[in-house]
Amino acid sequence: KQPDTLLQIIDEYGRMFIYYQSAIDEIETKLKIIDRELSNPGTIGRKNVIHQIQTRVKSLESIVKKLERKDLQFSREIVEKELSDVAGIRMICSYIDDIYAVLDSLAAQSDVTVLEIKDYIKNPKPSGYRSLHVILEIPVFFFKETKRIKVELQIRTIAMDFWASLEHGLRYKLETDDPDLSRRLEQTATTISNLENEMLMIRSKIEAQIE
Ligand code: 0O2
Repeated sequence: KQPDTLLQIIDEYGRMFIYYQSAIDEIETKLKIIDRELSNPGTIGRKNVIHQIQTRVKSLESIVKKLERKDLQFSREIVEKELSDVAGIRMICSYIDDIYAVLDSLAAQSDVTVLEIKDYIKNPKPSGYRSLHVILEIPVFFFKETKRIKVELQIRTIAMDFWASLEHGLRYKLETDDPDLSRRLEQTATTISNLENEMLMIRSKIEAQIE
C-alpha cells in the first residue's frame, strides 16, 4: 500500500522510527553488557574493548533518496523489504581481535539472527575502506505486537574509524575522480593497518609477560 500524501509519509516514518530506534536500543544494550563483562579484571580485564558505540536511524530524506536510486517509492513494506541499514549501529573497538570476539558473542545469543556479513577487513574495498558490516535481525516486543527488525552493525577499530571518517569528508570534497589522490588515500589505509597490527603485537607481548 502506497501512502499518498506528505503527511501520511511523515506519519509512516514516525511509526517506523519507533521500531528501528527500539531495535537499536536492544542491540546497543547487548553490546554494553558484553563490554561490561569483558572489561572486568576477572575476565580479560582490558579497558576499552568497545571504545565507542554510535547509533542512528536513517533520516527520511536518506531513505527516500536510496529508494529513488532503486526506482522504488516510499512505503513501510518496501523499506522493510529493500533496506537493511535503516537502523544503524557503529561499534568502534580498540583492536581487530576484539571485533571478531564481540561479534561471535553477539551472534551466539538465541534471539539474534545474523543475516549477512560483509568483511571489508579481510577484503578491503578498492578505496582502502576496512570495516566489518553485519546485518542482524532481532525480535522486539512492543505494546501489542512482536516485530522482527533488521539492524546494520558496522564494526571497526579506532584506527579504521580514523581513516574512514577523514576519507569520507575528503571524498565529498573531491569533485572529479583523481587517481593519484585515490591511490595516496588507499596507501594511508595500508599504513594505518600496519600501525595497528604493530600495536596489537605489542599488546600481545605485554599480555604474555603478565601471564
Ligand atoms: P553514510 O553517509 O556513511 O551513511 P548500500 O548500503 O546499499 O549503499 P552496500 O554495498 O550494501 O551499499 O553498502 P556497503 O558498501 O557495504 O556499506 C555502505 C556504508 O559503508 C557507507 O554508507 C559508508 O558508511 C561505508 N563505506 C563504504 N565504503 C566506504 C568508503 O570507501 N569510505 C568510507 N569512508 N566509508 C565507506 P553510505 O550510506 O554510503 O554513507
